[in-house]
Amino acid sequence: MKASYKFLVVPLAAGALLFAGCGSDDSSSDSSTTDTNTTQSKPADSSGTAETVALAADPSGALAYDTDQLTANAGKVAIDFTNDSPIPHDVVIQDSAGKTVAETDTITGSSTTAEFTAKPGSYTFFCSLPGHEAAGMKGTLTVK
Ligand SMILES: [Cu+2]
Repeated sequence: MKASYKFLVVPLAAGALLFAGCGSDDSSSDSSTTDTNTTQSKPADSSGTAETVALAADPSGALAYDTDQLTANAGKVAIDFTNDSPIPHDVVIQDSAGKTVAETDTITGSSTTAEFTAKPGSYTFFCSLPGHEAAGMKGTLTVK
């Protein structure tokens, strides 16, 4: 039972499945129902999870976020917005041309997420509830 043997158990997915159904003692066979044998089907640039950027509204009910400066790396960005105050808020992200690229739900006493693909540059974020941006619920998201 030494672990030093160079004994590579490689699942023979491609060519050795002709006898499937005979080996009932193969307790570790990869017999899930999904066909995931195609290892080259994913695009190279879809590198999985988004970067999470946290933003919160002032929990006491002031018309303010907890910061006016956010940073992220280029790629998928998830704005993780928390609003523990009794005042409804949302987060809208616009690029430098003023185009909305992401928008959360309007929430009260909960949290939500809005995801978008960010390119390097400067974005603005603000609350779209009437009067909130003018009161100071706005800031800059810098994407590097
Ligand atoms: Cu607001």
